Amino acid sequence: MRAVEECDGDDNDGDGLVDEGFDEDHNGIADCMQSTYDVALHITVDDIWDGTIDGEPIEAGGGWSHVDTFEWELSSGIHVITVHGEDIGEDITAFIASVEIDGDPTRPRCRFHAFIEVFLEGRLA
Ligand SMILES: [Ca+2]
Ligand SMILES: [Ca+2]
Ligand SMILES: [Ca+2]
Repeated sequence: MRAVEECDGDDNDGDGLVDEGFDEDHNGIADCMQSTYDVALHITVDDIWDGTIDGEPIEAGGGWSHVDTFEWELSSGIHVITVHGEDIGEDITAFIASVEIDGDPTRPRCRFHAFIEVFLEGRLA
């Protein structure tokens, strides 16, 4: 008789799937394996910026000479941070950022993807 799948991190019924049927919130992680983490973002942007986390605005702070720190308690899964930087001299813009999880910036389960959108306005050829 085949074992019944349980939510425990193992493939109890031997079908090659771990904890299948236990993801009621459909975030790709079995609900018994979900956890919360203290996540900190440290960021500086030249010159001004705004941003979001999971679609909610981040209270953006100072310019390029100031590092802002934001802290959130987040659950397992993917969270999206966006940053929109602007140079007030219309010259060059950049940002430097790091993400810490539970106070450890080297934690292997922290993945960071940067998505850069560049807007080039129209001009006469
Ligand atoms: Ca299974
Ligand atoms: Ca299981
Ligand atoms: Ca889940």
